[in-house]
Amino acid sequence: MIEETFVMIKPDGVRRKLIGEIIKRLEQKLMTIVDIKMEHLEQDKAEKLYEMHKGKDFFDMLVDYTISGPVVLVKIQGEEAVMNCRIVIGETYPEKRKAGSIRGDFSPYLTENIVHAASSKQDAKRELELFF
Ligand code: FUP
Repeated sequence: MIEETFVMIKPDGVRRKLIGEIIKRLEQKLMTIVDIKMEHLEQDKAEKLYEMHKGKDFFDMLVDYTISGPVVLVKIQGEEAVMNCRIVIGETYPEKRKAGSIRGDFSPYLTENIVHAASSKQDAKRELELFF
């Protein structure tokens, strides 16, 4: 089923000039970019994006990293877009990442992991409303 999801190219992805590479991989998977913009997030927006992690020991570090430079906010449409964008970006934990995924190919780190994609249909709706 065709659906929409939210992807964000994080500050390290932008700094490392991976915007084109990331968009290429999403389009290769037949995902359609329906809206895109660059922003340097305010702290409150980053905190809202990661509100489910509030109170955890890594929360402040995660928010500081997310606001450390401009990000690219992307609205995507495609077949099972939530699941397929998650496949393209790769796993959360470095030891589980497969080569061929964006995180698997470009990041050995847990926090600085190049790219975000909504992890459920519910999150996709909430995150798209937050940024678009
Ligand atoms: P993901 O959906 O794969 O981005 O993963 P999570 O929502 O679980 O985590 C959000 C971000 O927090 C991830 F990008 C990685 C980071 N994180 C940490 O920095 N430390 C942790 O212990 C867990 C996650």
